[in-house]
Amino acid sequence: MSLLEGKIGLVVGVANKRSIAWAIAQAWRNAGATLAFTYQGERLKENVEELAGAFGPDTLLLPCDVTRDEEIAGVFAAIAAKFGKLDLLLHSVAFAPRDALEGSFVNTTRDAFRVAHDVSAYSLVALARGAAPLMTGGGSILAMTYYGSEKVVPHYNVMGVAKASLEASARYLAYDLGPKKIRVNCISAGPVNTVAARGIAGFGDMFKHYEARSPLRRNVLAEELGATGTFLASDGAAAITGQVLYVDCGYQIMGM
Ligand code: 0WE
Repeated sequence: MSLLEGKIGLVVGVANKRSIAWAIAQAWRNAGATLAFTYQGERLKENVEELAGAFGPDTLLLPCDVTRDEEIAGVFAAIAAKFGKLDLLLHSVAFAPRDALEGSFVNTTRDAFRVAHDVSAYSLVALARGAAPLMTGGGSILAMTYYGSEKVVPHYNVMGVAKASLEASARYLAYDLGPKKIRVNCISAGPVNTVAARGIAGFGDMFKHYEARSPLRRNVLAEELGATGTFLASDGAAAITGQVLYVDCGYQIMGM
């Protein structure tokens, strides 16, 4: 099956082999896409190099700190030069200072609020603006989000507020870019045991909670996020834009 044959995709947010971005990148690759990856800083360069290296010589690897406009510009200049177009963009980036995820939301500092929104939400707007001129045949933009954007998940705090901003940004981008046949959607994933999540206090309990309470009585697998990512990137989703798709074993429908 080659749902994405001939498509060029940009993947932002691979840190290691457990990253959700890596699961979606593998699914896109297996569906026939050619990919470019960004890495955040020299610390993660080797990881991404090693992972993306398996994808062969047509794979592009570019530095990108999403808080730096000049690095974002550099990414799209390199994609324009190598491929001349772009079809797919994955945004799988989030950060809030650790303190902000441990204490009470009411104590969120101005700086933690700013950083969380800059890295986790504004970056989608900046990346979409850079991508759009290259998406000459239409495109699919995907962003990862989480239920803490709409209901209170204790300790998710300012990340929940930033994810609400990300989801609203996806809707406004969907409106702006719709006339160019560029779709913008979010995947709201249930908890996944990534390196970013593992350090969070109580993550193990949350995993067990989803297992006990979700209709499917289990947690989502990274491969399942890959499959949904491939669907949303494909022509099967040609009429879907501005949406948040819950890939959470049904957890979001529950009232109690
Ligand atoms: O979006 C996320 C987490 C993203 C994240 C993770 C970290 C850990 C290290 C953002 N910033 C940081 N900053 C760090 O210093 N998730 C959906 C996973 C997650 O994080 C939680 C969760 C869930 C679920 C934090 C508290 C409560 C639930």
